[in-house]
Amino acid sequence: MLSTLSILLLASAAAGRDIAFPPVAAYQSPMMHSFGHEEIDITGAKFAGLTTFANLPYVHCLDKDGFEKYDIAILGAPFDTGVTARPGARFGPNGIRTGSRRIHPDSAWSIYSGNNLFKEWATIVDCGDAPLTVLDNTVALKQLDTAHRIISSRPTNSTDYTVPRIVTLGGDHTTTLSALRSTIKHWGPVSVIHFDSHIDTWDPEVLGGGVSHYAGVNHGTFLHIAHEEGLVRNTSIHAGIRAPVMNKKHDVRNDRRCGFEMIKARDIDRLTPQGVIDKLKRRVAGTKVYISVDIDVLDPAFAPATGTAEVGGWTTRELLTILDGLSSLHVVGGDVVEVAPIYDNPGEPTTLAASEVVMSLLQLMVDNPVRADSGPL
Ligand SMILES: [Mn+2]
Repeated sequence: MLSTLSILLLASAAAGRDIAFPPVAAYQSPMMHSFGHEEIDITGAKFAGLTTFANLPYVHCLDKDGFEKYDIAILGAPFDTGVTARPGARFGPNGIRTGSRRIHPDSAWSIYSGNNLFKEWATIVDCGDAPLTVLDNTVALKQLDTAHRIISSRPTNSTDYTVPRIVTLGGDHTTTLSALRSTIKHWGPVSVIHFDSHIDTWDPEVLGGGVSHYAGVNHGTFLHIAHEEGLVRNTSIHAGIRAPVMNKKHDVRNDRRCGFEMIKARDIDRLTPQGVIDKLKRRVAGTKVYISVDIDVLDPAFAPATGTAEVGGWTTRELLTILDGLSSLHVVGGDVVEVAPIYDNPGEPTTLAASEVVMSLLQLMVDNPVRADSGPL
């Protein structure tokens, strides 16, 4: 009995080994071709060549002697001397690009929407980084102002939508001021949807300005300055706030005066992500919108690599759900800032998250092209 069983097992094992593999064409290394006929297929290559955002073409958008037309530009702002805690966001642009290496325009089909934002109407390019001096904040920010002005004034590829829009890779949050100074030129004052754990509307007299005028322009005051310069509408809103304020009455009153409502981080527990989406859309309805994402809106569990981390934040999934839920808005510019890759862990959760945030911002821009002459909407 036992021997019969073992014979059967042996027989089935022998049958199991008797697999007819399908024919496979012999691999031919390009090196096997004779010299002069070598060829390597680079279609869809993700981990080859120099690193641009999502393997997009690099265009030297600041070159006065020639550039290719584009509708949406990625621009790096390597600046981090306006930060009050951990520096390192000057390496953010390339960190975010590295986080995006697995994304390729040929194969970026969203499992949620079924769309590939790169295969729609917009020509999207990576302009590299703005050249910013490293030792003088005032000069560096003026250089960034100029880079934004030039890049947003180039002719577009589209004949219908004639102002290129920019997604900035920060840089600390001070860099958003330059973006807003260029959006007002083309679009007028904008509603800002500001994802952040901090309000960033601090009065320069409260945060840094007591030392010098120069020190008052920083990553915690740029929205106050943007308000003073008339760049933002009083229909703006923060999302994800949880850091303490420094002055109990003045800071919150000043924040409202600067045009902001506030969704706090824990509000999501009551509102749900859809409730947050609804509240954001109601606040900015009928206006042109700039979306600024400080990566510290995420909990440090999801984004440890940032300048001023605050615990108790949102998950990456919650943030991406909320961003994608804003698809009916007229987004004229956006950024992801405060990514300081040196503090990331080996799994690179922060730069991976930041690159997905950029994808969401691009999708919003592609979903809703904005005509230059469309007025206040
Ligand atoms: Mn911020």
